[in-house]
Amino acid sequence: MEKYLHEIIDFCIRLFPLEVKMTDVENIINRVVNDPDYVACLDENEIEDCLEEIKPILEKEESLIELNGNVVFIGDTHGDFNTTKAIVERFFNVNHLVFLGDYIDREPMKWGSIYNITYLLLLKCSYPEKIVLLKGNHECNYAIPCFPYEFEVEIIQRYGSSDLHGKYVGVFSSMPLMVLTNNVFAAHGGILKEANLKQLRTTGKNDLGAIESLVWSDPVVSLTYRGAGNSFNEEDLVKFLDGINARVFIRGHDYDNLGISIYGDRCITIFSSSRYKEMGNRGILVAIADKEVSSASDLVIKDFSIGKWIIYEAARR
Ligand SMILES: [Mn+2]
Repeated sequence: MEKYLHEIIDFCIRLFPLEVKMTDVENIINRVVNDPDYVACLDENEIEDCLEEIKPILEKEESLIELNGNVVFIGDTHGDFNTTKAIVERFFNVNHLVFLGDYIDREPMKWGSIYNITYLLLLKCSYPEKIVLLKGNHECNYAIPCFPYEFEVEIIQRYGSSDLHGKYVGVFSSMPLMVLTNNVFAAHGGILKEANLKQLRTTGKNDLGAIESLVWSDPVVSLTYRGAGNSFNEEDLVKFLDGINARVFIRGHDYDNLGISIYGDRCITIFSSSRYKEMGNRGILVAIADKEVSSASDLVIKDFSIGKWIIYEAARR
């Protein structure tokens, strides 16, 4: 009798497999993470499902993300999907990859913005702790308009309506604003002058004043004119960093200061889009903080502008 019972159980298992079937969204995410180019095959509904999946993950994050371990900072990628793929492939083994915002617009390839931001969001779905996606001013167009803002038009061109754009904006509004790790403070553009750590921790992700200061600002020495922001000088920066026990500010946003360390080696600007490699001090740069740093010179900076990774010596000004 026992023999027959086993056979019956085996038969039932073959008929009704016990493995849990993955949902379509999980399948899509896994597929894109393993083959980023598959992002080009996703239709409007599939992307919408994926955006639904990522939103609660971002909503759970605080405005200020506090991290430990090896951290790689990546500057504005602006639709440069190929460079983003190369960065993820090269640095995936570190503890955290912190992207400093501006994933869309000014793209060097057609549909680059859609591919770039969608790939990064799906990667974050799979690795929510490892991948950090800060908000740039192009992800804040809903709050303070930026130029050029081509993303919505591109979505209409590709998918026939702007519905999906609204879903992306919902995701953008949930993105965090700042990172603190290894004595480094990082944000897309600027600092929150005079704020202490407690105030940073309780800053709202969609507080307009905070967005303008953190996401739109430049150092006063920058030549870039924005029409928005709250520019900071060396004294503002030193006071802010000292007040939160940090030594260095890493930012993107500004190609005028690209790859140049300023304000007594306490502020460095990096960009990671091939479209900007002829600007400023040149380079497709990432900055690595693998220990507590005391100045920008303690960061390891790598440059991908010739298509392979080389060490980059930041100029000082
Ligand atoms: Mn920017």
